[in-house]
Amino acid sequence: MAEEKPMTVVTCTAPVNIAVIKYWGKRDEELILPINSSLSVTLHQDQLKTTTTAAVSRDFKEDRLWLNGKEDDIAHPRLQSCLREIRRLARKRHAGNGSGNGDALPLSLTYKVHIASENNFPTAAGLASSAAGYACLVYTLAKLYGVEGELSVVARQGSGSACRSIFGGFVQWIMGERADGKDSVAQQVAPETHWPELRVLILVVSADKKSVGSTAGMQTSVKTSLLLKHRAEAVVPERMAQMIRYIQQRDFEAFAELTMKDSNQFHATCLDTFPPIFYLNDISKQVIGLVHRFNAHYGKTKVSYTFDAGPNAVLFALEDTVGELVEVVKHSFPPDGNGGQFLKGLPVEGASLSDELLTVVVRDPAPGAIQYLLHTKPGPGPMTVEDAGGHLLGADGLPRSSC
Ligand code: 2P0
Repeated sequence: MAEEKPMTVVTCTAPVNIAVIKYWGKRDEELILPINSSLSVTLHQDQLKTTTTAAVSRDFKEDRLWLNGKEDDIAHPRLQSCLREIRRLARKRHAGNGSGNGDALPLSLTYKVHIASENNFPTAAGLASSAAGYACLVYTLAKLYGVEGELSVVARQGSGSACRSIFGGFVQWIMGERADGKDSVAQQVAPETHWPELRVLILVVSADKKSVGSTAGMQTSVKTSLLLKHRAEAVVPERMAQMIRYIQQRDFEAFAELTMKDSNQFHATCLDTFPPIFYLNDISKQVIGLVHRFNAHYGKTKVSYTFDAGPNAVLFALEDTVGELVEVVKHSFPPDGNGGQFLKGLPVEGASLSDELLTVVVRDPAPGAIQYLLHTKPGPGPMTVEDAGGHLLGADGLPRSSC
């Protein structure tokens, strides 16, 4: 019998995604099954990603988890769902190999697991970290245990939006109909290379106190909002078909307009929830005004906004508009002079603004209201890190960067 390696270790990365047709509301809390389909753009991992290392060893005494260098509770029910499901698929695969006739399980399945995960962006910035986090966890465990197949179904059970981060580019989450959730899967609509000119500008709004979490928020919305019910039944199905078509045709104006309308309807369902939920703040509303004035000035839709369960704005524009857009944002929300980089991510070509554009678009500047801008673009799905230097766990199975 071949000698068992002392430790098997795998490291992978996974992206954040931003929905342009929003998911809000579950029909099954346990399996995380949604009341409507949704569609998102996967953002590039050069700017936003989660990295996860998972290791198994006969020397490990218990399953353990570290998040951003600090030990965390591995007993979290959703994390346990993902771990249990991957181990179940690994056992099933082993049995299906024909090697299951009385053979012992592969040792890796009897060993305890150590998991370390970190983000390359501040969790406090309110950027969707649970989607990248659970997608990365599931993808990494699947590689570790040699599981293939429908990983979006497993990631979905960690966090709904995580199933869309299993793919790059443009991704739909088909709601499905079955009670067991087997048909509630994510699928790529187009790869990230499909629309090379598309750019994303994230406006990180300065610290705001934490509002209602998504899981609790959507529960109240499902119970109380008739608008949400109408949206799920009568609005989203047609919008999904339209959005897929606009992406396939790279029709920016149509894509951008529908993105804004769907964000607005999602926030309308939040206001229709009882008691109401407010995710947009005054700065978000100023950004909405700015985008509409910018588009009105040009007489066409050159920029769109979308907002999730928080005040940060995510803007879409084509490459040739970004320089001007950044200038307009800088004039509207002059950076605080307290150091730190205001524009992060992909480089932006400088643009000079006409006085007319400035006068029409910039209104009531709010200094310091935006912490920073992050310039990114659509990007690929989860990846394995081949370089052993990239592991977050050392040879002893403990985090490399000290806690
Ligand atoms: C989305 N959001 O489609 C929507 C738009 C926020 C607004 O998915 O309970 O963290 O883990 O399934 O996925 C946020 O909800 O909620 C979300 P759970 P999740 O991206």
